[in-house]
Amino acid sequence: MTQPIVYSKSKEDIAVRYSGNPILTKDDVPGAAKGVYNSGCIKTPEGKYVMLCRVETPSMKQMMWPADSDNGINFTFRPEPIKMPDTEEFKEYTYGMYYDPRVTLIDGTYYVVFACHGGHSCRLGLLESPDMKKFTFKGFISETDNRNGVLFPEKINGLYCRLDRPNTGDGQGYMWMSYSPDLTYWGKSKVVAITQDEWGWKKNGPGAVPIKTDDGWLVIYHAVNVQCSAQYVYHLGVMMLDLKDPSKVIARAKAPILSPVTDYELTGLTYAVVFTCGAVVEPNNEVKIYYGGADTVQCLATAKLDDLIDACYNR
Ligand code: BMA
Repeated sequence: MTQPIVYSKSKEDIAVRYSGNPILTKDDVPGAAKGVYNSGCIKTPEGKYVMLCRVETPSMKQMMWPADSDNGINFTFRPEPIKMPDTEEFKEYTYGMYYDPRVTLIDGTYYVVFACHGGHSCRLGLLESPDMKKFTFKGFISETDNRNGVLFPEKINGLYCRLDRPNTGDGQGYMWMSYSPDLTYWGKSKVVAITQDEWGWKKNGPGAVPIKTDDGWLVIYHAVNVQCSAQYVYHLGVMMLDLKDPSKVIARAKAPILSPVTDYELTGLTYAVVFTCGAVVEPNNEVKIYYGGADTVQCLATAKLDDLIDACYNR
């Protein structure tokens, strides 16, 4: 057993919770809801923020409902959620449960990868949008038992790249990488990040869309440890992937950057969860990290990009 790391106190709180958290609750939703959380968010080239909110209905169905903002903090819901296909195939694989959207802008087109939950477990679906107003369902892009799909914002070595989290039979699941020439057919799959000694023992998976830095692709991800009462606790962590071969982890923080400690992260529809589906890098290198608290409310934390990079290297 190696010695535990002694962390510097100055690095303890590099992700700072927004003082007005939560930024969205069920009361902000134009329809009846049990919660709004794990929402994807993107800042458009025009400087507008669009959040695709995961809204949970009273009957525990999930939908994606856009909300707009000029400052990335105060969001206003649009009148309607995104309309999904009314086909037998779509119903077969979703049961009205589609959630945890991640939005990526690639070559001028927005893509949303999201979890589709139905009687055949969970798989990934893809939406395409020219403007974050009109959304078209492009199909299912994984087999069963896969979730947390996140597209990189550019092709690497001529291929689209996706992080995701297939489950393993033993209830564990780790971050994987897959590649595609056309966003439909995926392959060359490879595991990226398994458990590590200090935390994230049970499972981990992608969170926000990877952020390109000089050092590599910065990934803000989630990882789960299990408390003695068999309670899952969801944390956020950071790691750095190689720019040219993003299946390679080049650095990884030994401690989470955010753990559930506030009331709104500890208590809700699920206990002790912080979970991200989107982050925005501002021109001053502040990173807005959007995250769900306790599977119930939508929250915001900010961090300096340099601090997140340093955290990857444990410095
Ligand atoms: C994960 C996902 C998230 C959820 C989390 C905690 O597996 O399904 O949507 O926030 O569990 O319940």
